[in-house]
Amino acid sequence: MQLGKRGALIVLEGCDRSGKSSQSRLLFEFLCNRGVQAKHLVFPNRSSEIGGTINAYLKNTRELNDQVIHLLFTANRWEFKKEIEDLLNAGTTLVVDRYSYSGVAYSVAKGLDFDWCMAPEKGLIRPDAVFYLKAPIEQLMQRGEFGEERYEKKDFQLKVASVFDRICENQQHIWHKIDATQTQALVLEDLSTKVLEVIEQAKDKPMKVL
Ligand code: Z5A
Ligand code: MG
Repeated sequence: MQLGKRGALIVLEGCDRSGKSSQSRLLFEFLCNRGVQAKHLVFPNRSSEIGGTINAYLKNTRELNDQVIHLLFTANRWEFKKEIEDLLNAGTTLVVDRYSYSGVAYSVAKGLDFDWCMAPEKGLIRPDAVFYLKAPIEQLMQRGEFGEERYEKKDFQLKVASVFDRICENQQHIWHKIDATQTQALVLEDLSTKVLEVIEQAKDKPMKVL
């Protein structure tokens, strides 16, 4: 990484159990091994006070209406906006497990309006690339621990997938579909090849906001 060049904001999105957490960790390790200055972030970040409320909601120990939880997920991203901006400016590439698009997809799947959901995300740093890990829901349901949290039901996941599909279609300049039915090693191979290109291109591009 040359001095004065910014890092890239890389986001992994997809339905539950599509492999985002595993792949974002593997990608982070891959980048570190290549000598790329990198950091791994996860949303929701359950460590803050807002994150604690989100955690209670997801574990079904706290009830909140759909609009309130939507805005809390967004507020949780705003809590970390400055840190994200500063890290990128310092040349650190960020590998982020879920971002604004999860916020929109889960709330739209509940019936909230797309534009209403997107509005509070405006002003957050725009990713340089979003990797959409995609696999049939039936296949994802066979994977470990499916069904333990609030949203892990088949019909709901199908709705979430259709919102991700719609965003992917409209944002082809930054969204990349990845075949998440492959082995973890092959998924990582796909991701890492593209991510190295994105990091190189982002160095000279101005940072943008959503
Ligand atoms: N949510 C929201 O509503 N609004 C928002 O703004 C945000 C989130 C940010 C918690 O998220 C919930 O919050 C989530 C959306 C909502 N919905 N739910 N429920 P979370 O990210 O904390 O959820 P999680 O607990 O990390 O699970 P996940 O994201 O659903 O899973 P994943 O990260 O995509 O998958 P994984 O943990 O890497 O892998 C799952 C299992 O599959 C595991 O046993 C792996 O070993 C296995 N796996 C992974 N890859 C493969 C391959 N390639 N082949 C076979 N098996 C694999
Ligand atoms: Mg995860």
